[in-house]
Amino acid sequence: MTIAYIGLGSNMQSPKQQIKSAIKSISEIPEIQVLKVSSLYKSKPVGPQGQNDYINAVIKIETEFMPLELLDCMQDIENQHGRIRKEHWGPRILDLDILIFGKKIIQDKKLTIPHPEIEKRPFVLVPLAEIDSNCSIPGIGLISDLLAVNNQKDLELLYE
Ligand code: A4P
Ligand code: MG
Repeated sequence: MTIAYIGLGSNMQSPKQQIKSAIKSISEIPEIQVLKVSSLYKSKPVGPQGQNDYINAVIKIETEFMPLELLDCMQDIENQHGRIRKEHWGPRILDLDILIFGKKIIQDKKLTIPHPEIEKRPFVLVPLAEIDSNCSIPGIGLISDLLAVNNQKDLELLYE
């Protein structure tokens, strides 16, 4: 069994509902146990502008899947939610990124772990710290050190 963290993001078609529904779908997978769920956070898009604000969250899971099996499983759930891949960093109904997978560092053409943008993104770091304030990101560092150098003023915590 491996502890892993998944980042969830949506900025289309009722993003809050998409995130909640994705967490429910993940919790129904027999090979995955959802251990912790962060609050939802709202932020401006990183990357192409002129798209809606994003809702993001992070969950902590335990899984018997290998990394590529987990990726396939996450992509199945994205597809079930009507995800169509178009523009890189463009608008999306549901994005499920594997942020951390145990202590593994993976650089495969289909999978980079830890997720390459993790250390620059408050919308990942803040919910990650909320559920695991001592989290250490393999090959990168402690969550507390990363938060100290990231500006979080544009991130809004949603109380619902
Ligand atoms: N892939 C490689 N590593 C991973 C990983 N650790 N987890 C590959 C998941 N997938 C991984 O991803 C393309 C390919 O990345 C996958 O087929 C998989 O083999 P994608 O989801 O189809 O689309 P993409 O847009 O090209 O890339 P990605 O990685 O989803 O984009 P990001 O980096 O997640 O950026 N602004 C705010 N405020 N909040 C957001 O959530 N998200 C994005 C998307 C841009 N701006 C945002 C947000
Ligand atoms: Mg993605």
